Amino acid sequence: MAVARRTQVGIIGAGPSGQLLARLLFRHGIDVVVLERRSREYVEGRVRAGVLEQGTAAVLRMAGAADRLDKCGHEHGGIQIAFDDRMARVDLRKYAEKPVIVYGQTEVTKDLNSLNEADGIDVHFEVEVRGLSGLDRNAARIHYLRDGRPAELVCDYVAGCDGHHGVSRSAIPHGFAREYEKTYPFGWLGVLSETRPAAPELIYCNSPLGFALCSQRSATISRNYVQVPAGHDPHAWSDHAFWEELRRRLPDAVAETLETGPSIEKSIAPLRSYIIEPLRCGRLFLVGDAAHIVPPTGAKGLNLAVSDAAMLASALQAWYAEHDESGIERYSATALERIWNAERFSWWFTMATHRLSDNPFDRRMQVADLDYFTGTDAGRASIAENYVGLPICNPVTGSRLA
Ligand code: RFL
Ligand code: PHB
Repeated sequence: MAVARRTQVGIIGAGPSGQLLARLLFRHGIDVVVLERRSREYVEGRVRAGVLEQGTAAVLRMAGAADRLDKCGHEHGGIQIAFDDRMARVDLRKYAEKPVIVYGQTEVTKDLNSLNEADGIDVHFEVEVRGLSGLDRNAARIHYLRDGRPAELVCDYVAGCDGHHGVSRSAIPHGFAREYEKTYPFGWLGVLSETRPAAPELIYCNSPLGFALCSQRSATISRNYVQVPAGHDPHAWSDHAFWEELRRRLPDAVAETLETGPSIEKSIAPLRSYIIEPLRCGRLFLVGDAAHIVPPTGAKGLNLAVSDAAMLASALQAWYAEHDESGIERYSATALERIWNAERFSWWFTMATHRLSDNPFDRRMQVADLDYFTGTDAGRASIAENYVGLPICNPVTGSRLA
């Protein structure tokens, strides 16, 4: 085996959390190496999130990675919730004093990748991490395969930014951490198309036939979803069948003007809630989807990945600059407080808008729930505050980071 390379922070995964953490640390003079299993094209092509919180934009600005976002992102001052033959608007600017920004995760990933490449940050694609060791010793080791041959990276700390199906979580000894999980018996069939968005603002639709979401990437690109039973094959859905189903679930006025067209991408995402705690085990920190999963209804997954990365970067900066260990010690508790809030909101919004059963009582409860939350100032303020995102705290100082 070749001589092991040494670095300060070894990062597993070059998704948004890994690339952002690498960038924030690099800009503070901390040596990092990123190891990513897939090719750069694959990582940049994955169609996922579309809604960014202002806190996320602020962190991307701190990382010097928001020029294109500030130019091309679209601010949305409200969302629409359709239920019981009505459309209710939640005014985000009025109730939470800020809008969200519609800007695709593919664009965030491309921005981070090209800036990190230009800065010469050490990012390796197509190398697969197989395991970790030494988490409880004075240096950790990341074991990976490079061109099919075993290699090692020795580091002070490891950031597990490798998503829900990564390897870092499995390095945590049995009994050390606790996991909480809920799987929903449905998924989202998503279609990206070059069509005019259904409406200027996102529409979250509770229909007796199942949930639907009309989202967008720009004035000419739409991203729409329909709830489907778990385990459905996306290829079993023709474009025609998708548009017909979407139309059936939308309010008549929206369905009548819906523009349809061929899909550019079509995929199914299962819906799941998951958290592991604590987020630290010796020299390993879990970040983003490696630590938690939310159903996409609240648009929180990418935003949490960004807030975790920002908190961990502050903690590691304080350690390397001043030998202040307090942030490292508080990263898990500080991040988890925000994560549990986002989990709650994503779970609530999912339960209020999806078809859960054939029981008419369940349906009437959803209508009563949405009636209260969209029909009162207190309810609208609660949705707005959570949708635009709660503050991001600095684990070192306890004050607001973004
Ligand atoms: P990622 O993006 O999964 O990246 C993890 C990376 O780790 C790599 N990896 C490995 N590398 C080396 N060795 C190994 N052994 C490895 N194992 C894995 C993987 O190849 C991958 O590149 O996790 P990260 O960085 O934590 O980012 C999380 C976000 O991607 C995710 O939370 C969001 O996409 C969730 N999400 C949404 N979030 C929002 O904030 N707003 C939204 O509007 C939103 N919409 C969505 C979503 C997710 C969706 N799907 C498909 C799950 C809509 C959908 C449909
Ligand atoms: C998206 O545009 O992909 C999107 C938007 C809002 C969500 C989830 C996904 O809640």
